[in-house]
Amino acid sequence: MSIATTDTVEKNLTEWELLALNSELNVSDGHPRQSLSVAQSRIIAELPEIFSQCGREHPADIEREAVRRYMNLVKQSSYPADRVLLCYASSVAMEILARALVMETNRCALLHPTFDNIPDLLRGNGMEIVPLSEEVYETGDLPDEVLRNVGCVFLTTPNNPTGKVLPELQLASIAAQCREADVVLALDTCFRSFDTRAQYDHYRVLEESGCRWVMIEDTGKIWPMHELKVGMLLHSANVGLNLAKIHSDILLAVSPVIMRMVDRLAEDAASGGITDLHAHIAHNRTIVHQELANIPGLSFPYADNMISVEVVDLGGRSAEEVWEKLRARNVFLLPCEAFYWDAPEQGAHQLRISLARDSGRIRWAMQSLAEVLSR
Ligand code: EGV
Repeated sequence: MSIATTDTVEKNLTEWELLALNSELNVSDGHPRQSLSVAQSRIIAELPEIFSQCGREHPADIEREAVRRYMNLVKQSSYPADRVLLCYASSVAMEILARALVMETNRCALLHPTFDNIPDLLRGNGMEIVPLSEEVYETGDLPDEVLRNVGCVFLTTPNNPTGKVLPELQLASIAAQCREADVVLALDTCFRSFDTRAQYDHYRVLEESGCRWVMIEDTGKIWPMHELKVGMLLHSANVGLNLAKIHSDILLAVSPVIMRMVDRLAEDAASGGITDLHAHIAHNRTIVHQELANIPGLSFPYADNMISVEVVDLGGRSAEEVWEKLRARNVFLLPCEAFYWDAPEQGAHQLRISLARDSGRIRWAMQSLAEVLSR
């Protein structure tokens, strides 16, 4: 088998992450892989009971309770409980959205940078995409030219990998512009549980604006559940897209076993677990900064980032070369070029570190990185 650097075809981020999946020191993908808390272990120990209980309950009741519990955790009290489409993953929600959108428009504005499966899913369904810089999260002002030329504006908040959050006033302003221009506003909030600044009531702002909106929520970044998770696709009553039909083409239901687990995990998170998780991520971020503190030329470009990944800028060094040297030591980070889907060179000197790991692994990985960079 050929190794990464001998491949001539550009890899997407998930292909980079796949290279790390079976290695001892995978700090590459953004999926949570830290040890379970005591309370989480107890919930897992109840799995046989949860499983048999599912056979005695209506799926709709389990789903409603789990969604309510998740929305309560991330403080979204105005979410429309009757317009929630459950998906195996948030990427499935994005695929459904993209397929529905192309029936009405073939142009979409998308945040830049962001995780590359979003542009790939949109393009893969025949959409043309135009980049929007994170500056709009400060100005709250979409360029007229964008509003005239696209049928959808797709934003990730907090953004992956920068952690940049779209504040309430700016969301209200952008939603008003979308309403005026009859543009669909789609938000991906998969990382919102890590950052309370992304937990003001988005659904109230969106509903009050009157715009056509779509929201994508996810439990897949929060708990180390070996990929048991649910993505959620919510929409305004006036969205005018075939979302429910396309959703029905793809699935009947997410497992009620997963939904009941989400219910129990979200309950535990809301009563203290999420505070512990925030502390764990903050601690791991500190380890990254400390272990790399004495390496000349390094910087952390996204100082405000609260989500479960951190980006380090390597100065003049090539991220892929450093990645290769780390790979030789079985340590896997994520090169950032592909996040910059419209200008890959902007990520050529950046590596992303996943913080959703046990602290010992983060320290070990960062010591290896420090050694590689000091040679
Ligand atoms: C991250 C990967 C795909 C995504 C990983 C991710 N999903 N490719 N459908 O979940 O930051 O590592 O978001």
